[in-house]
Amino acid sequence: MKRTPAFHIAIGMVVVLGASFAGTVQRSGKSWVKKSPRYTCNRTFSTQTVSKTPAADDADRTLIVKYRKSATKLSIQGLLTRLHLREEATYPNLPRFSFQQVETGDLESVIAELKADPNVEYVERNLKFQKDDTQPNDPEFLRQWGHSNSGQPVNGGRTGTAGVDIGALAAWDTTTGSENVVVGVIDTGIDYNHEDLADNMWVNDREIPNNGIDDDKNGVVDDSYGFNAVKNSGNPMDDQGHGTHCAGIIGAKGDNGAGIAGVNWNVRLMALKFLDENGSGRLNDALECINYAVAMKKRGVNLRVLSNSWGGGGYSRALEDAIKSANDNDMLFVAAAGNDAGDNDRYPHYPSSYDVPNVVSVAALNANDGLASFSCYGKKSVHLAAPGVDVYSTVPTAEFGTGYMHFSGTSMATPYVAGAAALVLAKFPKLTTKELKGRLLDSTVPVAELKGKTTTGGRLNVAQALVK
Ligand SMILES: [Ca+2]
Ligand SMILES: [Ca+2]
Ligand SMILES: [Ca+2]
Repeated sequence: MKRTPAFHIAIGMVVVLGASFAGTVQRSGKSWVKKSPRYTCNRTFSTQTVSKTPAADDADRTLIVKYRKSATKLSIQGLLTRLHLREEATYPNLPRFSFQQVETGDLESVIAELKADPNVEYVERNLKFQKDDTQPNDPEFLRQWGHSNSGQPVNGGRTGTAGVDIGALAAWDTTTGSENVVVGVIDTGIDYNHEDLADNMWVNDREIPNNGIDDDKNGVVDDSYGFNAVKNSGNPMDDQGHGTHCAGIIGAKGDNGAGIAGVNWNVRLMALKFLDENGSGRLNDALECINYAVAMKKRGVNLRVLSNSWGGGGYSRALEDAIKSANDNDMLFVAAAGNDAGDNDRYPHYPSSYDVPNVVSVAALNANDGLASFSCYGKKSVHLAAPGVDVYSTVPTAEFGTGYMHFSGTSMATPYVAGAAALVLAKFPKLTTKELKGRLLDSTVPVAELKGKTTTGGRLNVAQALVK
């Protein structure tokens, strides 16, 4: 019997958290044990459609009028009176423009009369412009309050608070990601056949798939999409669901007319499976995943971010050293703060509490800027918060009978930060890991409830992280 500590995925379904999760955690000294959390599938989704703001506003009764040079003040005044126009503004530096309110009468008739008047050079309706946001066409995008929160209902329930999001729309004006950036998802695997993930999977181009041969001679046969440490195989298919959900947050294909949009519309996701079908895993397998990641990085794969939505098991010097190796190889190690609402400064939660420069510890925020009821925190040891309540993302379709579900947990907040890191790297590929972490932490938006609960006291804002 192996005596390595067991790790568990840091997820909790929002409804069952209070009841089952809080009671399953015991801390004793340095190490503590919690039961593997159970999923409760909440399939009561609300159906929502995206309504677009009309480009022309028929209710607008204002006009821009340009007068001819020959028009006199007196003749203009006569025209205004005759057509019941009220001059709202002129533009001193733009000669002979006037902004008019049409007070009575049929708007089209007034426009026709203005056009026919010898004082008028031309007349235009007051056009309506919109912020040039890059909104994707993914049909379920409106469910992704963490990306863009306009105060829409969350998971069919209470409304969110407008602006409580990571600023994805503004970020996407700068970049929607890059296929040159690779993110490793250390988890239960990824459904690499998923309609919204397949295009963004990392592919080992030195391995011929399914020929039973270790073509790239890295010790793993047919490792096309990553590595499965549980079965020591090259097939990291997700048999649990958690890893696929995290992967979708980082990089579900955006603007493809299907499902959702990841923080990155384009990215490459490497599946590093060490959690089994129950969501539990062993230290030796976690080490194997990090070892595989470091090997790929050394080989030239641009693997810059590792997303770690798991925890427990207590302190391990070996795991700390492995994370240091990831740091030495320029990989950010984003980790979930944990779901037992504890103070990580007092009771460290590993791996998020390892004091290694590349570690970013992530708390979970709800759609109203509140620290999630289950989220761990730590003034000195948790860095920032990200959306982690009722997060809609991908799940293995064959297993769940649907391709998308809402999950809650610091598990969901973590890939938000990992995804943001990848998006920043798409724009600034030469950033060091230290600079990347600094950029993510320095750009957070202050949140009252996070003050004293995280080092930054802030919410992830990827738009700000991309500035300059
Ligand atoms: Ca191989
Ligand atoms: Ca092969
Ligand atoms: Ca999509």
